[in-house]
Amino acid sequence: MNMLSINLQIKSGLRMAMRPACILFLACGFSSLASQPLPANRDEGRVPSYGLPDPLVLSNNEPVRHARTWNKKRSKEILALLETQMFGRIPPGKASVKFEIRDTDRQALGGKAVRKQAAVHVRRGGKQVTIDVLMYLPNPHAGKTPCFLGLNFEGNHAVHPDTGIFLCRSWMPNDSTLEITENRATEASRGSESSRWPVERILERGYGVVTAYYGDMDPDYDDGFQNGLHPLFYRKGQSTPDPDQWGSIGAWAWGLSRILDLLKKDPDVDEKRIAVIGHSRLGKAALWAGARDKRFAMVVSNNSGCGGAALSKRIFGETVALINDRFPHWFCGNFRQYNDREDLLPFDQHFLLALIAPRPLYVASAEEDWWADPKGEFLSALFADPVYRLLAGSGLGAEQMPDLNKPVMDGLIGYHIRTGAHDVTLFDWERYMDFADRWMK
Ligand code: GTR
Repeated sequence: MNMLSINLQIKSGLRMAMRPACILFLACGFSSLASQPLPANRDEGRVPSYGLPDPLVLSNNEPVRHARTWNKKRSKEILALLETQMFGRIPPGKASVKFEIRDTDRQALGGKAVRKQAAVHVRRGGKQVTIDVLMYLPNPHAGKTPCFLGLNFEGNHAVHPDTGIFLCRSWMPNDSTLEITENRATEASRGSESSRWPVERILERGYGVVTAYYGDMDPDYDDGFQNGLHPLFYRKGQSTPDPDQWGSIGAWAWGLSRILDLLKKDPDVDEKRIAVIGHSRLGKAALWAGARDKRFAMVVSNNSGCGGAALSKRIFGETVALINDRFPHWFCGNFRQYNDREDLLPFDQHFLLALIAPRPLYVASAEEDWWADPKGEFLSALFADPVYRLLAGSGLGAEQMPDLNKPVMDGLIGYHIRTGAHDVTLFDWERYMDFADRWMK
């Protein structure tokens, strides 16, 4: 295999040191312990030596020297790898997708916003899934507005205290602080996620915000794929996705594309300037949506970590085994063969980022977020840079991780690591909008 030479950490150890311990557990018969996650590495000195596959070498070992070869061959190989080995293919078959406008208020937020609420109804084989979409556009606005589209964790009504937002009607996990009982949202969670959605500020800067609850597409728990979008696409007799078919992240990403279909029909929205954004698991979904669907004009990964922007082969923070163990429904079945075998992965997350080229891409990390491996997120952007340079002559404007709170955004790949924890803050949003002003306007 062609490897990019990594002379960043030539240390062996961690995996070797951990493996025998794991085997010892089993050999001693502590089977209940065997299912417990191994302690995650948070020590840079214990990152093993690793090699990364080169995105600019074809599977037949020929180098990719021209954009044409990338577009016609290599990007397709990479997409197929990520589809069959990680996120899963979307099953064949067409669903009926219908849009319904449920509410329009042209004087929302004290006149500052146009608020629209729509539903995307997906139907197939006698089953239906409805995705509720919330949009705020600046008021007054001049012509078609560029927008940020991202999924939310707690329901549309949690994004802003605005009492005009319909309460989420989907399953959500019970949560006593948010007064969610019997898996249904109540008024108590209105605005509960608003710190992550600075709606007024986004509008002030000339962008619209579009969001939907990720659980509308597939509730985030392992039920063997009996709810959400998956059962709509089962062939006769099928009751669970094939090992190379989509998991939940695949469904969330597919849902983002259906919302983009809705936005294409909205005369107030500039469908050619939609940035897809996501935090954490929803950052993984945003990256996958942006990689698959070239209509997204820009992609933002906020602390997406393992399975998102962070390199897996570094074995730092969350690992493939840890994520598959805690969230067996996120990826496709085939991804489990890489549990504790990251060395066997025929790709790493820089391949995912490279598929977004040459569209603007922003990767952001947070200093305290070791679980998401900030350095692994930066390196992945760095190793996607050659693809950007080939296609657009511009990539990541840095070879070293920048200082804290010092964004790099001179090229088509933006990056920052800010102080603080795993979260989406106003600092993050301001940088995404600076980057969009530069590269998406
Ligand atoms: C964590 C998970 C991460 C990240 C995060 C989140 O528990 O290990 O991969 O996705 O959840 O989505 O908040």
